[in-house]
Amino acid sequence: MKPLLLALSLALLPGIALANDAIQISAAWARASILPSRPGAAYLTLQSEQGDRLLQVTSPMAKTIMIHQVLESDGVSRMMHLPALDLQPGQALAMAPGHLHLMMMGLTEKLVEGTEFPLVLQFEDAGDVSVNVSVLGIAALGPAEVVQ
Ligand SMILES: [Cu+2]
Repeated sequence: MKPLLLALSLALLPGIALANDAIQISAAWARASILPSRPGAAYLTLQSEQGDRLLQVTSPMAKTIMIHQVLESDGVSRMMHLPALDLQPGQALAMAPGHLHLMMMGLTEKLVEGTEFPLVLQFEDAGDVSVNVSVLGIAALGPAEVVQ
């Protein structure tokens, strides 16, 4: 199934909020992947006026999605798994390559540049919020690159 069809079929599922005023999500993007056997990475900017906590992220595109933070010590960078992500009230939290990201393990298909796929973010207060993620090029650093 094409990602667009997945997105449409997900939109028809009951119980999934497609818009949620409590959480603002912007700049949702992922890097294209060369092989489906390699994990993918997705990035978003999140903001909640009241403050909230991101508990879990799921997608039909991946078996498991983990919240990762990159930590650098002695010139070596490691990825640390975060069990949840706190949003401070009114403060935008921007994920970016080399920093905070969503690690997509066990991709069901390659992430192809120019396509979109859905993510469902589960928040402690706001509940489930769905967002479409744009797949950019393999070396993309962020959505600003495609805004001409
Ligand atoms: Cu990672």
